Amino acid sequence: MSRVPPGQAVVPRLQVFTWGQPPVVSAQSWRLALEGLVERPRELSWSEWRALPRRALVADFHCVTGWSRLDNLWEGVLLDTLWELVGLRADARFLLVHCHGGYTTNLPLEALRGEASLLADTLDGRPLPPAHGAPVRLVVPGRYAYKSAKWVRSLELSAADRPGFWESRGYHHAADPWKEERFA
Ligand SMILES: Nc1nc2c(c(=O)[nH]1)N[C@H]1C(S)=C(S)[C@@H](COP(=O)(O)O)O[C@H]1N2
Ligand SMILES: [Mo]
Repeated sequence: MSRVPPGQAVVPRLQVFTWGQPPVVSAQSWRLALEGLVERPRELSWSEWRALPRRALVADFHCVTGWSRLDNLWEGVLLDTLWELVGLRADARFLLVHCHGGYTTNLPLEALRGEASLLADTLDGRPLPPAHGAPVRLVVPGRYAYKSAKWVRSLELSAADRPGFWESRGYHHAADPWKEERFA
């Protein structure tokens, strides 16, 4: 089996792919809201975020427009770690990710377990560059990269499956690159 999903071409570095004007978010002003169907809604400051247990993840990145960048090294916090902090309610089934600038995306919780996702604040050993979503972005290697939301400001747990920005504009809800789920 190929290392690269069908219809993808490998590029040497991550391209910058942003809808609209990229927002500028300083670490000091940034907060992460954990809200919706959680037992203990919270807002984390940068210093609280940096005190959480951290993980590294090496993963490939596949944009639906056809480029892939292999072996990106990300560091940050597993979503399971955040769920332990706030407690998922029994009816929580989907994550709606809200970003500075208005971008959103949606994922079922079962697609995010363990090392299937990371909220990342470094790329290849350096602080995440602004164009790639600083201070903190989501990384979901098993889905097309429009699920890997940049400039994350809120994680909202929901019972309902509500489409995000690209999901409501013709892109596939599931977005598995190995099945070429590009368009809905
Ligand atoms: N907030 C936000 N996140 C986003 C996007 C965006 O436009 N805004 N674009 C998505 C798309 S389509 C891709 S391919 C990746 C690109 O990530 P990169 O610019 O770090 O390579 O970010 C995803 N996350
Ligand atoms: Mo993309």
